[in-house]
Amino acid sequence: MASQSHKKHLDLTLYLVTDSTPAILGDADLTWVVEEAIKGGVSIVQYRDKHADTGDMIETAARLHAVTKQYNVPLLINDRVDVCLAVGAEGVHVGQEDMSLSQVRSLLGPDAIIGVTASSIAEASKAIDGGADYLGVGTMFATPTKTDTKSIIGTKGTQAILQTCSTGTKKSVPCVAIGSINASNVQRVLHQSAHNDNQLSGVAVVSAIMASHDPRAAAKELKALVTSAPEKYYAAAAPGSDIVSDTARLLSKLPAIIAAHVDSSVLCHNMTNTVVQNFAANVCLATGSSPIMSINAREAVDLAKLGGALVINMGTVTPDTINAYLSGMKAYNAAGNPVLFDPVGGGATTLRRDTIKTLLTGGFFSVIKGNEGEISAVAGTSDVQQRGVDSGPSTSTEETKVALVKALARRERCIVLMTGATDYLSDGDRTLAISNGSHWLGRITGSGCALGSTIASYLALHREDKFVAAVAAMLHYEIAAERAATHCTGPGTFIPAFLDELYLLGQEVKDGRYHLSEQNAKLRWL
Ligand code: 3NM
Repeated sequence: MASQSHKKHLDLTLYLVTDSTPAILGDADLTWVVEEAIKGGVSIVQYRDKHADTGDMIETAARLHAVTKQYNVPLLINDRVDVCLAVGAEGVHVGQEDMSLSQVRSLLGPDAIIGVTASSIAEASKAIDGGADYLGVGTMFATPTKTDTKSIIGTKGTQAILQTCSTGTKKSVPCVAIGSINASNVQRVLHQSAHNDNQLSGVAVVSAIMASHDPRAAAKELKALVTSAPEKYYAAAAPGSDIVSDTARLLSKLPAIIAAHVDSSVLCHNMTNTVVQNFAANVCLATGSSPIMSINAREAVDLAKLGGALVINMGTVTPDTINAYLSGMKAYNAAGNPVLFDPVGGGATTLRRDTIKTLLTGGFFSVIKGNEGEISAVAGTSDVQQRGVDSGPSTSTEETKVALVKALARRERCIVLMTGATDYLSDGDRTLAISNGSHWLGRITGSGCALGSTIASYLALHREDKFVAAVAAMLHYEIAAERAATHCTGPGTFIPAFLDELYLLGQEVKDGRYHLSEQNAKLRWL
């Protein structure tokens, strides 16, 4: 029966849930797969079989237990207390529809490991109060392995549960996430689910290991990904770097970043709308990046490897472009190159709101940038019908806007920029108001979209602090607009003047002829 030491030293890092259905297991032997997976690094096994007869289950569980014991890995049984007792396994995992936690505990005793599935804060709270040893949190993402899942909660719902598990008087209970987790998304799942220092203790997988031809290698890869810090790519500032959070130091860093960008020809891959393609490409060239305007899913993997950044601008979204966005973000995430999301018209139609959800589920954005309506749509805080792609006049206070960008940055664990007469940039910890720019930017098409392209290429170039990179891009762009405004006569002449000034300002900063100062950079920390 359950030994105290397993319970005391519960290692949930890589949690394997078995599946004996031919669609997943194929013709492999279950015991062999489990042993290989343990050799690869699985730290806990749950035997789950929703179809077998009790006698067969006991036989299989006994075989599995013989293996898991050899490696000192605990074996839990899904749902079936009787099977657990029959083979002396270390515990049981129960869902919300299964036997209650208190009944399981009274049958198995204090040393048994009992895990409970939780899809909501209420379920998590109840399980914690009831003495669960860990929570299986999910469903993270929709999964073909279990199609009767109740709620798809994503990293957002998981983060809320982790917050509950650790606040106030709540006992801290370890959590594993489950649902479509695999090598391609595990690091971002860990990053985006975290709430301050409260992180998932590990991940639970079925198909990522059970359906693999080489379960040992699959487990080894996953284990390495779970145990190595993903922070470098996902964090706004590289871990251990000198976090810039005052104006003087920020301004001292910007000239070198702008100068490097001017000569970089760094790739700026734009999956952008058909209205602004030409203008955005010209802005890229004027600021120093090399644009490619390709909304072709089949090119994304090759382009993602070229060290640049991807802009996903859903201005003229269609079912085809949604597939391209997903392929693009996945490819750039895998290659470790930044992705900027511009949810153009995000609150305007159901299609756009659904696309936002699909994309937030599909990968990680380094920066989410939009006007107030768009950022509200991404945050899910607004049911206000956006009229077209423009935000319309704001009725919110600065306090409300700052709270919104901060909360979204914390929830998605990325950088958020809300544009307007004053722009608000936040990485969840640092928040800056930037009041540069010109009203002419609002009188031409594509100025917001081209700002997205500019920020993206700066992110690709300056990686150690994406927040600082975004500020460099914004000041380059907005101060150039201010200068163009001094010698244009209307929107028509503003466009060429602006392109000239983007180029000239870059050259002047590079040559030391233009000095960024607290007078010309209108920055306010919030
Ligand atoms: N439980 P895969 S999802 C067994 O949400 C199970 O509680 C879930 O399989 C839950 O790793 C799930 O192949 C299946 O996506 C997970």
